[in-house]
Amino acid sequence: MNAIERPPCTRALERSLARKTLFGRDVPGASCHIHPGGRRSSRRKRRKLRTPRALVLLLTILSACYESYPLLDFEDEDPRADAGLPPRDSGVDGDGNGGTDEDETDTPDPDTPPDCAKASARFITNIVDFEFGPGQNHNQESGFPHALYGPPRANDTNSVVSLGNGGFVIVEFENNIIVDGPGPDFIVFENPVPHFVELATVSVSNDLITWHEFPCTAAQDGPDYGSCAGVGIVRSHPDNGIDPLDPTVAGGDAFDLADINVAEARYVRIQDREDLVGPAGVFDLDAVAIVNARCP
Ligand SMILES: [Ca+2]
Ligand SMILES: [Ca+2]
Repeated sequence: MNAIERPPCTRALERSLARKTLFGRDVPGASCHIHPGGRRSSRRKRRKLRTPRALVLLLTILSACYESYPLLDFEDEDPRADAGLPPRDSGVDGDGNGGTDEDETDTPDPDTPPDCAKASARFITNIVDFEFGPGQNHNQESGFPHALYGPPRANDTNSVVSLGNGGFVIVEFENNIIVDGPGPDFIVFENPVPHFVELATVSVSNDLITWHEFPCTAAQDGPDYGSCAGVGIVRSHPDNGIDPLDPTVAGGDAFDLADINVAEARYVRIQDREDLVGPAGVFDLDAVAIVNARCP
């Protein structure tokens, strides 16, 4: 019986015979025929052939995609870039020491006291994050973010920026921190024109992770607005002598950290009430002022 006339060896018998000779060479006197080239060697060849084919196919697809969209510029579609703001945090805390990696370059040294001496440190000096909603876009292009900085400007519609329905903004005050002192601790200025009630929910945080919310429980038509921003008319303007840091005369909506059992806060988030809509249903932010600062 020659090699071709013998039946193929079983896998177990083939392995046994392979110890005595090379794959692909029949053992004289064996009752079966060893698979030419051996099973293992043929598998290895198939693996070697598949890898370069897959790479060539992947590179071909990537090349075709790039050639189809060579002029696509994502930065042009990013409102954060247009407003001169840094990219949104990734939420990644690579070294596990709290906060996100992007925040850490901005984290103040705890041994350095906040600079509260400047009058500007009582008002918004930086936009940490934002997202505009639909419906209204007043001053989003030309006024944001600088219109939100500094003191309120009563009756000046150019000093406010619409958040859009459901939109939000997170603000901070250079190195200053809001603390729970006597009475109201900060004021949110929204409404420069009488008879417009456009409501938002106000929250505070020290780390941008844990937020404490003032209960904005307003219904569509009031009259009980709860602890919402956007109710009180703005009275103060740099030209009229009304103190923007005095809650009894400044106007706007004052908030007391004691009402939500918070001792201090570095960030304020203001978010339009998405469920309240209509002509007067979108919040326009003018300014935020710290009444009780850590080192006034
Ligand atoms: Ca207080
Ligand atoms: Ca709304």
